[in-house]
Amino acid sequence: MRTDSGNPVSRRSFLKISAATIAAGAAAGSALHAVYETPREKGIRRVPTYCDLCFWKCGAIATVRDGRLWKIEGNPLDPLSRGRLCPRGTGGVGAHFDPDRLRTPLLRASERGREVWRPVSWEEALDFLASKMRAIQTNYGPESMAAFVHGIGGTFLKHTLKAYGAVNIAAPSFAQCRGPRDTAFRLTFGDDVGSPERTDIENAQCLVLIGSHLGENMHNTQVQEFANAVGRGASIIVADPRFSVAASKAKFYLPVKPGTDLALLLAWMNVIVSEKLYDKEYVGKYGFGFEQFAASVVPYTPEWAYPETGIEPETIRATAREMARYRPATLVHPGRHSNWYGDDTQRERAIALLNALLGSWGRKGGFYIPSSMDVPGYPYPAVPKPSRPALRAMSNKFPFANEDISTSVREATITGQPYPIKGWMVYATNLINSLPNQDETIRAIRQLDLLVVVDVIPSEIAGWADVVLPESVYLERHDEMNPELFKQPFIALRQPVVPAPDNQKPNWWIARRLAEKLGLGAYYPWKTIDEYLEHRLTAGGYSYEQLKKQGIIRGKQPPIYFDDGAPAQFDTPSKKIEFYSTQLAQAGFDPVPKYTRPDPGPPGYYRLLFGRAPVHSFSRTQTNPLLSDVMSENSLWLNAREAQKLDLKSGDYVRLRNQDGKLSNPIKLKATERIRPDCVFMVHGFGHTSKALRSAYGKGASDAGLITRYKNDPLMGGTGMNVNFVTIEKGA
Ligand SMILES: Nc1nc2c(c(=O)[nH]1)N[C@H]1C(S)=C(S)[C@@H](COP(=O)(O)OP(=O)(O)OC[C@H]3O[C@@H](n4cnc5c(=O)[nH]c(N)nc54)[C@H](O)[C@@H]3O)O[C@H]1N2
Ligand SMILES: Nc1nc2c(c(=O)[nH]1)N[C@H]1C(S)=C(S)[C@@H](COP(=O)(O)OP(=O)(O)OC[C@H]3O[C@@H](n4cnc5c(=O)[nH]c(N)nc54)[C@H](O)[C@@H]3O)O[C@H]1N2
Ligand code: SF4
Ligand SMILES: [Mo]
Repeated sequence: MRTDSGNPVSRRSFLKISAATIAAGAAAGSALHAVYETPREKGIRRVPTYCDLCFWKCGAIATVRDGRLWKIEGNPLDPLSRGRLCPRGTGGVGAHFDPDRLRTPLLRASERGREVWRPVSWEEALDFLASKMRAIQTNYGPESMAAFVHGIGGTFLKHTLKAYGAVNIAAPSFAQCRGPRDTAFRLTFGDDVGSPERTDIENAQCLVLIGSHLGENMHNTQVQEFANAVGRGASIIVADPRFSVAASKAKFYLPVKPGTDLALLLAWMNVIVSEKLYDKEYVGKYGFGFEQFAASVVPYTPEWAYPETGIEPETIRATAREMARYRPATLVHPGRHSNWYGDDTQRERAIALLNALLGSWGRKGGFYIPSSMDVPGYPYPAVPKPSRPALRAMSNKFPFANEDISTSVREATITGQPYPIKGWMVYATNLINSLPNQDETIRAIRQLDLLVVVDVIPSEIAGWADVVLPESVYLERHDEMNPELFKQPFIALRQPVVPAPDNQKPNWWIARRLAEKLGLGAYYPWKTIDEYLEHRLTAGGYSYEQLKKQGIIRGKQPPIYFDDGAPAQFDTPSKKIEFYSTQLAQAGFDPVPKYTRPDPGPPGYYRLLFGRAPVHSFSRTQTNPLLSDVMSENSLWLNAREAQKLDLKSGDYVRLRNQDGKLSNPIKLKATERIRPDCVFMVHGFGHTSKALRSAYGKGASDAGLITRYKNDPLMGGTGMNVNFVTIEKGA
């Protein structure tokens, strides 16, 4: 796998596949307004939009040839893609031509759990949905209708739900993804890392990746900048139990024992403090509670950390000195999917503090200060005041959660406490695969009066729904615009390239029509999405015509580093960088991170680790014909010596059984030196169990099916999922 272009298959072969698929695909005569018309090339239209194969939102230009979607490339005007998409983005054409797409609304025609459906009209589906929602409102109150919404496409549905009175709107991007990281950085610096991350990889001279597997994690801008950093000889330090793509580019590779990163981080800080290698001026000027912090890291010597982490003291010292050598242009990457072991906010606090010691926050080659363009919101009528608060606000269980916790909504659905949850609206999140413990999710679903799923394919969660609403894919619709918070501020537009092939509708249409059916039409003063977008842009002083034509409007970039005049403001109680957190102390937590040893698991078991592959996103792309052509199943990484002990070789099919007896689908073994002997690794998203996903059903194994246990982060309610263990059974 190459990381230079970020593309493991040549673009040429990609286009070849796409041409073949398109020939077999639905014909799409376009009546859409032509944008970006190139008059010299007859029959060719180029439409700028932004990608939705993941949440990075790269600016793209789609080309339509003779009315058919042909290819998608990066928009050179876009600061995120810089004119180049990742392989998934290029394969986005396949989302339009996916043969397994949902085509028309469906109503359940049997009990839940059996996939028997009746195709219905949109009017019938939405009438049914509205009547069920009205019943929940009458019988339990509107707060009993919860939602799970992932991505910008959910904006309008959230508006309808809030107008209806819903207050619990969760996304897996918090308690299953970046929640601990953002909580920790907010506690330390008073601000989130955000998405796209405010990491200045472009200018880093030393880059430390703690499990951030850039190159497999294909977040475009970061991967481009990482490839450049490698190219210009930046010093790369990677800690990962698995020799990842990023590790193969590293000067120092540290095969850390899983779950012990906090010990490594504390030992690094011990060296930097005891050898006085930190940025004294920066810490003196901006730091709060440094003395208490410094005293607390004294016991955490490299010699102490060695038996915990498996990393030799001299390597810990050498890497700590390497980081200090390049400060402040040393970036200790905070990662993104940070729900690992349940101590995650404290691990991320340690990452934040290490960066603070190096003086990298607000500095070139560290973390820049992002900005965005000011686009006023639409002047909607005020939504009703809820009579009951969100579940999160009703208990002090996770005091530092600042977003709704998906698993808390699930728990309340099962227990009925503190109040009943009777309906779920699920938009663009496959909860069966994204939440830990599938049995609990199914138990909660069985308690519901209503489950409505808006999806583009018959996903596992759609299989449990009472109403399935088929959305048009991103290339066929408008969405909310994106005034991005980034290094260079800009606004991006998503607009239709081709029409939806069947009876699919865009989210804004669904949200608006549902509001009308619920008697909430007054919350939609605009008649068309164009009117909405134009209203907001005009109010901000921008031209909708220009945005339609270019896909991107760029703004002026204010200073992004403290040294250039960006304001050094920290929105913490002390208004400084909190080495010692009084907020944490007051809430009864460690004000400076302390290490606790992870549970090693039962003897004879391997810890189950999981991650990304360059050509797939989560569990959403396995039916995409272009992407599944490149990778149609996942494999199980197992240390070669362990494989030999089990008399297994690469290519053999095995099944995994976890500590609770759950058995996986067969998965192909990859015996390799590139992983520690105490863990195994697989790519997330495979092993689909929905038969309607004809091209992906049963291919590879599902990590989600084996993640029966999780460990809650006591600060913010994240679900650490790297706490499951498996044994390996031979044969398919
Ligand atoms: N076991 C396990 N669980 C995980 C993770 C893991 O690695 N392993 N990763 C965690 C992380 S980091 C994250 S961010 C989350 C991701 O969690 P999710 O966002 O739930 O990811 P997916 O499983 O891809 O589910 C997305 C669903 O949206 C549908 N979809 C795709 N495009 C559209 C669209 O345009 N409109 C609509 N309406 N639907 C669409 C897809 O078909 C799919 O059913 O999962 C978390 N959970
Ligand atoms: N191609 C592709 N790219 C993606 C996505 C996608 O679906 N597909 N999803 C995007 C999203 S939303 C997210 S959140 C990110 C997730 O990607 P990242 O945030 O980069 O990584 P994680 O998923 O947290 O972790 C996976 C890596 O951590 C290592 N690891 C596991 N346990 C430990 C440990 O105890 N210590 C250390 N040091 N390392 C460990 C694994 O071996 C693996 O290399 O990827 C993003 N990019
Ligand atoms: S990183 Fe790739 S999949 Fe994600 S938005 Fe960018 S091009 Fe699309
Ligand atoms: Mo994520």
